Amino acid sequence: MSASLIAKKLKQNYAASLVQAKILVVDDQPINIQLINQTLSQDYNVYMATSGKQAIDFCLNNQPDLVLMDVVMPEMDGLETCRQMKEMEELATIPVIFVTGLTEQDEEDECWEAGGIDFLTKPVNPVTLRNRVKAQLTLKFQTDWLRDLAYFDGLTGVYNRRYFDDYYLRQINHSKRCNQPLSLMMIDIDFFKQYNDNYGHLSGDDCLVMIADCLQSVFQRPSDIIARFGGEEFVAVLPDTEVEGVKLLAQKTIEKVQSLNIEHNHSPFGIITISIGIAHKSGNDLDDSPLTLKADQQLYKAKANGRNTFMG
Ligand code: GH3
Ligand code: MG
Ligand code: MG
Ligand code: MG
Repeated sequence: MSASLIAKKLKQNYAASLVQAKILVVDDQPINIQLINQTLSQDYNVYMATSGKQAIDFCLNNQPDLVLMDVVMPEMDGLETCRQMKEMEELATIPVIFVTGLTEQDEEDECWEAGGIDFLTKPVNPVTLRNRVKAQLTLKFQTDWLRDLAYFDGLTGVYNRRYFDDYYLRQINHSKRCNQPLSLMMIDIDFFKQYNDNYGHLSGDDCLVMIADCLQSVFQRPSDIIARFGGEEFVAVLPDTEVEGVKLLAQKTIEKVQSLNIEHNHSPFGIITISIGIAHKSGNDLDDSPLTLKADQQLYKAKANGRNTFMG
């Protein structure tokens, strides 16, 4: 998702997500899926899986918002499927409601222990089903929304400073533990004060959104992140990346921002440009001074060197 789309989503109320909710119904008997589908398909997008393996594959590819899970299934039962989901980082937060013909107390207990968030017995009462599903989906979207508010910058939709601080720490530890290099790019818009003064703060905001989207499109690896460091400064964290690779990426970033061709009559370049400071550490580097500090020093050099360039 582009950064500006994330920013737009943050401004929407989480309730808007309810109508687009994706629900996966898992049951080895298609007739049971049909019954649930009849109750839910008017309000939600309902999908089906007839085995635990199919369910996990579907979840990995489609990230449903809720799973309704049968317990007794051949090969892998619902309890094991749920346990496996809870152990996978990508699937752990998908809520699972068990739907089962089992009625014993200890059988219900097992469903809660496997990681289920609710429990329904067959034959399912449609009114109960509809309301439990709505309650769990509301909770899920509220939680997602709060997490996004905590991690993303509201204007630009890239990660915020809080997320960066946390991610950077994790990557420093990963770099030491796995003896892998780590690189950082500090990115600052040139003559941005003049841009605001001449085109107005709202145009300045629009410009920040365009730059954020552009930066997001440059960094493609799943482990690369771009965050708003503050004001008109962005920071990119590039794990497992050697310094030569970072230099190529910095040049590409500068060119990509130039190609946006955003008019800036009060810059000697005539368009919006950026300067970049690069910092790098190898896995066994004993120097513990923060990469942010080093990247900032290089950024100052890039500014002193005429701007629209990188140093490091
Ligand atoms: P340099 O080329 O040396 O980086 O000069 P500059 O003018 O870009 O740098 P300076 O740090 O002096 O100014 C940064 C400006 O960024 C100041 C402020 O008006 C603007 N700015 C910071 N945050 C925002 C924001 O959220 N929206 C808008 N529109 N402007 C912002
Ligand atoms: Mg069954
Ligand atoms: Mg600036
Ligand atoms: Mg600045």
